[in-house]
Amino acid sequence: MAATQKKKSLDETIAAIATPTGSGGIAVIRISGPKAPEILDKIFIPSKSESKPSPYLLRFGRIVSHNGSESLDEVMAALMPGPKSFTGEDMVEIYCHAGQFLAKAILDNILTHNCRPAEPGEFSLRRFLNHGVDLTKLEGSAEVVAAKTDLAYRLTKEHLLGSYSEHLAVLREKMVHLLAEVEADIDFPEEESIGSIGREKLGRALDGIIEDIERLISSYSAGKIIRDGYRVVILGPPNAGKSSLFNCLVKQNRALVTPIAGTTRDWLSEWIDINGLPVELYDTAGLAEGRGRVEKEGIAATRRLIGRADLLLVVHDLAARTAPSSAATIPTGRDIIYVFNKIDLVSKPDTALGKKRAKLPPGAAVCAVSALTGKGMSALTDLIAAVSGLADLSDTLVVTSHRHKTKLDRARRHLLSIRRKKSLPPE
Ligand SMILES: Nc1nc2c(ncn2[C@@H]2O[C@H](COP(=O)(O)OP(=O)(O)OP(=O)(O)O)[C@@H](O)[C@H]2O)c(=O)[nH]1
Ligand SMILES: [Mg+2]
Repeated sequence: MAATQKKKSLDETIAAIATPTGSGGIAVIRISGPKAPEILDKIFIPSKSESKPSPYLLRFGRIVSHNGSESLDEVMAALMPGPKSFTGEDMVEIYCHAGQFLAKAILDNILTHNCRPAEPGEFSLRRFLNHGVDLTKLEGSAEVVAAKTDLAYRLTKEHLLGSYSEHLAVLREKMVHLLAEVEADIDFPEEESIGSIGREKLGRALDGIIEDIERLISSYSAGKIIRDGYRVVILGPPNAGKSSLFNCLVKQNRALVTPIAGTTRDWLSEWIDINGLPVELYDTAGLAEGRGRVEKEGIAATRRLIGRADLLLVVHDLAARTAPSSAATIPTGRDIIYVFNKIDLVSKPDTALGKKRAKLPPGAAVCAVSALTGKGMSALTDLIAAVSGLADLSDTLVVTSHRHKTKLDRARRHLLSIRRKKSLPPE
């Protein structure tokens, strides 16, 4: 039943806009399936009679409406017959002007010709089914597209280029080899030349594989940061300079800054790149109790952000006499950097910082900056990168997909259950 459904859907011709929505230079519309060449014939009028679409060559011409009465746009079009196409089927690509309305109008026109809108990911699915491409490579191409920084690009590129699937193939090969040796031992117990892997050697080989899988699993926390970004939430008492710090880090006057306490009421966020780390930075109203309804809503919103944060930047005024909020008043279970701001106002910053540090939990990550002059900011960004753990990765293989992590967890569980069998020597 499932096979017939798959067959039926592969027989259908699909179309979609392949580029993001919005205005721009060029939008690309893709058509894939048996009717693609015929649809191109009906909607595309080449600019000269001799330049009828021929395989793998771009042609300039016009797109005409369903009944041929109206020209919709001047475009370039390419016909790519299967199997030498992205999906492995007959494909057409149309490069039109990227107006808000135009690409959609051309797509609607295409959809009147015995063709349906593609489901999300359906072009890639067809590629996978028709070409049998490596699924991790296909997923890797989506990750490379989504990469927000140079480091994220370099790490996800390894998936696209196949290093990750090659690594998994080697692991699999090792396991198949072990299995063959064990089976040979069972089938020919008295033949010394065949199999006879020995329990100790088997135990050691399994340990090596488990270790490798555990290393990949532990890279997932970094992989998640690469995929989803590192959420950094700025907290602290009113007027400490939270919004000033936010502006300094995002390098623009994005948040409102005034000497009036309670200026920020709602949160705002921006993406920034800290030494290759993709950071989603949030400015907030902090957690200082306000009496009004708006303040209470602001605090509730901050609490929700804290719940999803990877790191809290707790900002205090170094010049203020009040003691810094310690971990006791700040939600636990999150990494914290205490940022002492306004060092430009303090004559002996080291002494002042020492006094503040003494009131914090031992080993707390501390930094002194001036959001006004920019002093200490590069030490702060280095500290953020170090706390994230991403700084040390550079060329390691990183698991970025939850699907891969789940499969690796399962493989590890099975291998450990074999390892724990009484007949094998202890780990
Ligand atoms: N001298 C000096 N002033 C600063 C510094 N950072 C912020 N300020 C000033 O401190 C005041 C408060 O700054 P904000 O950035 O609005 O502080 P905030 O923590 O966002 O304040 P709320 O949103 O009201 O909680 C403003 O007048 C800033 O110009 C700094 O490093 N040095
Ligand atoms: Mg503010």
